[in-house]
Amino acid sequence: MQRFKLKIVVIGEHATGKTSLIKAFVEKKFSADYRPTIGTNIFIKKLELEGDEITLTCWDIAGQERWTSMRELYYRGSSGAIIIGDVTRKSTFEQIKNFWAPDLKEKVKSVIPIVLLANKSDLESEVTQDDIDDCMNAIGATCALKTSAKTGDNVNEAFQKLTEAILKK
Ligand code: G3D
Ligand code: MG
Repeated sequence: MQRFKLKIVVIGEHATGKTSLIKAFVEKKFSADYRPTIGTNIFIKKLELEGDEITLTCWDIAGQERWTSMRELYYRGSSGAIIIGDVTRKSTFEQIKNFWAPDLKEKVKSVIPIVLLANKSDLESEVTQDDIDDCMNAIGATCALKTSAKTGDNVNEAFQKLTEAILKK
């Protein structure tokens, strides 16, 4: 058995469900550490994958998503990223292509695995599967999943897929 400690960042427009998804993932077995100076919540969760123990440190931007002065620090040392769009707002996927994915690539300075999430799948969707696939290809994501932080659908799978992609690298 090996132990890995991985930092992952969760990004996307305001109100796409970043905090809700992380909370749904870590359930009650979490520790939250709010770092007001960098506008960030840090959640820690252990998971097991093929006999290895992974400690995931999930960084969640609190509030001021586009506050530029802290994003460098936010991204530093991350092994993977979850990028979230909201299926009820197509514009959030445009912002991923135009802003979030390029920003991540520029600031991380190395290629890291990305999992794209089309969140709020329990609500009526403004995006098609083609839109999601198009966004996934445009940003070079490992995969795309429809999730719901409300019902929990695909939440564990999302974090697991990202962890697998990181460990495969
Ligand atoms: P953010 O952290 O990206 O800013 P939040 O987003 O996690 O704060 O979520 C923003 C709002 O969307 C919240 O509603 C939250 O409950 C809702 N939400 C998040 N994920 C889902 C989902 O999968 N399905 C549905 N139906 N709602 C979701 P409020 O009203 O509390 O602002
Ligand atoms: Mg939030």
